Amino acid sequence: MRKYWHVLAVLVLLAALSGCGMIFDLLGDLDDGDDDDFVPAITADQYEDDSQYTTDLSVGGSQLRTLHDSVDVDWVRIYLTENSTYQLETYSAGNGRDVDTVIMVHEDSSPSPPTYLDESHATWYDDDDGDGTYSYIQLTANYTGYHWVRIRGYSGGTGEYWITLY
Ligand SMILES: [Ca+2]
Ligand SMILES: [Ca+2]
Ligand SMILES: [Ca+2]
Repeated sequence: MRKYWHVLAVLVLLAALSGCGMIFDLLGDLDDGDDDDFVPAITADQYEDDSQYTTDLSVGGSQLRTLHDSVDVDWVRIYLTENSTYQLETYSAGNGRDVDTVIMVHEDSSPSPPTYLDESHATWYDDDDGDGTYSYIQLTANYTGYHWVRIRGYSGGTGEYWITLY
């Protein structure tokens, strides 16, 4: 029986060393000065699936959203009053996950998001008039009622953004 103690001791030692290695790996991943530090994946925002249903954005309100993959398109419904002027803007969440947004406003009061993909349906369109590559539109409403805002990433870019209406 005694000869097996050596084997057991070696196994315990190996287990302890591998445990230490894992701890050092974890510490290294927290902040080792490299660019490969762990960054959370960009996940779908709380408003998805917004092609089926979306939460209205009121005047003075804002929503934190993501374009979580290259085909994600976000829809926001806003209620505007005829002849009133509004600003619609996207901006950075300030966490290094910026995305180059493109926004457009459709004069469409449908209860669910428009299904057409042709962006020429949009009355207002902007790419980079916001901060950096974010977007900004100033518009005066032509009718009182709901309008649909579409947000997508330029060239399918992904990331996080705030959108606000004021
Ligand atoms: Ca989204
Ligand atoms: Ca979406
Ligand atoms: Ca842009």
